[in-house]
Amino acid sequence: MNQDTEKITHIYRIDRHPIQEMPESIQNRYLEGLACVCYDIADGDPAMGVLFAQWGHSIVGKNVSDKYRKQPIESIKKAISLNRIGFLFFRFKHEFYYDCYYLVESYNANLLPQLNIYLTENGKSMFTKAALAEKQNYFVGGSGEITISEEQKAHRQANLEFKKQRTSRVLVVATVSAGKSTMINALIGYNFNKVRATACTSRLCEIYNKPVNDGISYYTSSNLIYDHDINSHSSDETTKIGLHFKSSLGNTKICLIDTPGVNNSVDQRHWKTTTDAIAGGAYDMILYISNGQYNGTVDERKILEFIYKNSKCPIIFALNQLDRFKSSADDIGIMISDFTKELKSIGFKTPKVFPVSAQFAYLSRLDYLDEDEELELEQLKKRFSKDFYDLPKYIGGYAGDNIGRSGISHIEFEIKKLNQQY
Ligand SMILES: Nc1nc2c(ncn2[C@@H]2O[C@H](COP(=O)(O)OP(=O)(O)O)[C@@H](O)[C@H]2O)c(=O)[nH]1
Ligand SMILES: [Mg+2]
Repeated sequence: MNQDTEKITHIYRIDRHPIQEMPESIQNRYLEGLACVCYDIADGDPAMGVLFAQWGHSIVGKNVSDKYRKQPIESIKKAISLNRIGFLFFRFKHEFYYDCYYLVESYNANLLPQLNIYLTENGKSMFTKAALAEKQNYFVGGSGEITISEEQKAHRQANLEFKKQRTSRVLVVATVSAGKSTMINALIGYNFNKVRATACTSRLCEIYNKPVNDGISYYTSSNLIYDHDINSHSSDETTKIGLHFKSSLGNTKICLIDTPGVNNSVDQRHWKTTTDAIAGGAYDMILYISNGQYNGTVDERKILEFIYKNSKCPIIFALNQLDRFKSSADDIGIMISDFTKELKSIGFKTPKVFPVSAQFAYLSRLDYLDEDEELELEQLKKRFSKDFYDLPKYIGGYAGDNIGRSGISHIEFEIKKLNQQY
């Protein structure tokens, strides 16, 4: 199974492409030529199909159907031939060559020399020779000079810069119903993990951040899928996914690894998947989520002891669901210190405990709320306007805004710090 994570964090569509402004006939000719090059070089690989289809969608503003798939070799010359609009003449040689190089590079940069030969043989005329040489120098020769729209240039730059960053991997661990799904949804800003009473899957799911909002990309076995509409998807469909995090993590290259919630009495497979991941060590930090209402259970102690003995990475502990407590009867400060004592009794030397309401953070970040959620958010907002629910206060922190009071910003800050260490 070849699942390339680069393709999951890749930005596919572009907001403004010069050919968008052109009449449909010119757009078509342009895309036919581009399809010919892309599919020829990638030997018809569907992964190239995704790159071409989304770029094409940016240009024509609608789905690019399979009709572009099999184009004759002459379509390349047609795409860069002279176009007449009214009294004006245009030739889109720069845009065209750039797109060829950029899409092939995104698909597999090792194929660029082959593209050089291919375009020199099949896609060059005396009028376009210099433009082709310039693109070759830019993409293969490392020259910084290029005649191209700012948008096309910036799109590649954004992808390249993000690819250069190291990925920080955060393993998210919790007992069942602690609020792991809610926390992950809050960190990414979408209702992506379905919130349920029971944990359903016994596998890991890796959720990668993309640098800008550009739909969702994921794999089903080895097939790369892209959908511009994020909201129609859920983590049940896949084990590896890329989407833009609508939170303060949005610019950072991060992978959240969702583990099956552990609940010893229910499912041994969950325990095995999660503990294998903990012991495997393929992460930079563990985010452990504890249910503020029921922490210190036998199940919790067991998984925490396992983490203590088998992990060498930093751990942060989120004490969740604190919005459920009442200022009249409860003391959040004492709850934090009790939990800290419990962690110390297991062996953690100086555990970092973060008080949080994943639910408040999550609802505050959603774009669309149903009626019940709307109501719940209103109530939570009222509640969080009281000093008692200023959660960062309990750990000597400061809440800059409404969401900050939920405690999530402090957790995100810890995650972001990972990238600054390298
Ligand atoms: N009040 C409140 N409820 C929460 C919070 N986090 C999660 N929940 C609720 O707790 C239940 C379990 O949450 P879920 O995220 O599915 O837990 P998971 O099993 O750990 O993934 C759901 O009904 C959530 O709505 C929170 O911070 N506050
Ligand atoms: Mg869950």
